[in-house]
Amino acid sequence: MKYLETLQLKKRLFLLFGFITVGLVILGLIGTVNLKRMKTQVDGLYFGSLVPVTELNNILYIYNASLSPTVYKAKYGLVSNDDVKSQIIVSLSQIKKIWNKYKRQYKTTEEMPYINYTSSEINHVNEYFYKVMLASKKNIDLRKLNISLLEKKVEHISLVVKKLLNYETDVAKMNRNEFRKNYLSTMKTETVLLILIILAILIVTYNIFQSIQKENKKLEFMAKKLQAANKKLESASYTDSLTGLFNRRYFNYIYDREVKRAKRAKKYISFMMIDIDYFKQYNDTYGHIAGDNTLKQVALSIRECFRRPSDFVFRLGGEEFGVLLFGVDEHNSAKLAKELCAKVKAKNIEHKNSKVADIVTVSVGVISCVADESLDEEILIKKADDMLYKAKENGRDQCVITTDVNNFHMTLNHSTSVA
Ligand code: GH3
Ligand code: MG
Ligand code: MG
Repeated sequence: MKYLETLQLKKRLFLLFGFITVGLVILGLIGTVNLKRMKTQVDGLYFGSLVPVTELNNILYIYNASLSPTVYKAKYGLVSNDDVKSQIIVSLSQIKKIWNKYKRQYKTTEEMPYINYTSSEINHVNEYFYKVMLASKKNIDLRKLNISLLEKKVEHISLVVKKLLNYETDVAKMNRNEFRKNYLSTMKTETVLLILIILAILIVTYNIFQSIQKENKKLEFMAKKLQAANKKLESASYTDSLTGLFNRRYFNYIYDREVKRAKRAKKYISFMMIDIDYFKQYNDTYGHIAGDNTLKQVALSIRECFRRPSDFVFRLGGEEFGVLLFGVDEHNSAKLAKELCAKVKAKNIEHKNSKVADIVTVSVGVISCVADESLDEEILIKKADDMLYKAKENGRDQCVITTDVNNFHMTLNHSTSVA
């Protein structure tokens, strides 16, 4: 992948992470702000509306269940002055405590006028009960008390407190509605934002995958090209460029591998060394380019002779060739070597300065044996070379074969001259 393209991919990835981060931060901020707002509303709903409802009801209860009956009983002399006094003190201090608690709780500015009004009305009504209490303190006869005044006062305070109660209930309803509205709009905003973020992520991700796919295709194409180049290079590494035969390097590798294999399988193995006769003179007479062409022709003849998949034909160097045969006995090897000599001659390549013929000829040295564990792997090369030397010595244009894999020379009757 090119550097710039890698950079672009990185940029897109950063963009994706950027989108996600910014999106989450925005969502978090909106969520926090909205939650704070909702908490204030819930506070308003609970402390401003629900708790006050109980407190105001408690105040009303004290007026109706404690203060009024005390005054009523006092009118009819059912309780002593001391009891009246203590009961009124207890009730009033309870009302004061509850009212102060109520006032301390969360209040909106809109609520304050109602609260102040109710507060003054409570104080006003309480003054009446103070008066009754003071009278009881001074041991004044409480049977003279005006009950209808008490009833009026209690009725009035009930009305005022109920009004406040209604107001608080209305505020609670309003708060609840607003809370629901806020909750729904928050949910809507969060959902829209979430969808937008997911869409943005999808688009960027799609983009990234597209470019990855593009890069992948490019890589695949490059890999195929590389594979083809590798194949070419590989074949070049074991092929001789002039003749197209396997080269010396490949011979070393194949020789080692195949001889070992033949030894394990106890198979027939034949190795031939082929050398063009008086090739130096050929070059001197016809030049190097003609010499190269002749090398190609001889290589072709060798190839034509040895076509089996198990046959290996090498150019060992200069104008020297090697052939490895497997599963071919000495008779057939000698036959093939003779055929090769004949085939080269059949090409009829002029060589007027050859001392053996007026055409190009070759000499062949062959070793043929059954391979077994005792076979010295180097002996085949040495023996084939010896036989080639012999063929040259015997006058060239012939093949000499041996089956002797021992170190001393013993040429078989197979040593053959091909006329
Ligand atoms: P002999 O019959 O004893 O083999 O005689 P010869 O002249 O062929 O002797 P030798 O095998 O030593 O000769 C090798 C010559 O082969 C030397 C060189 O001129 C020639 N030769 C080696 N490699 C090449 C090549 O790649 N191209 C050409 N044109 N000639 C080569
Ligand atoms: Mg030579
Ligand atoms: Mg030669």
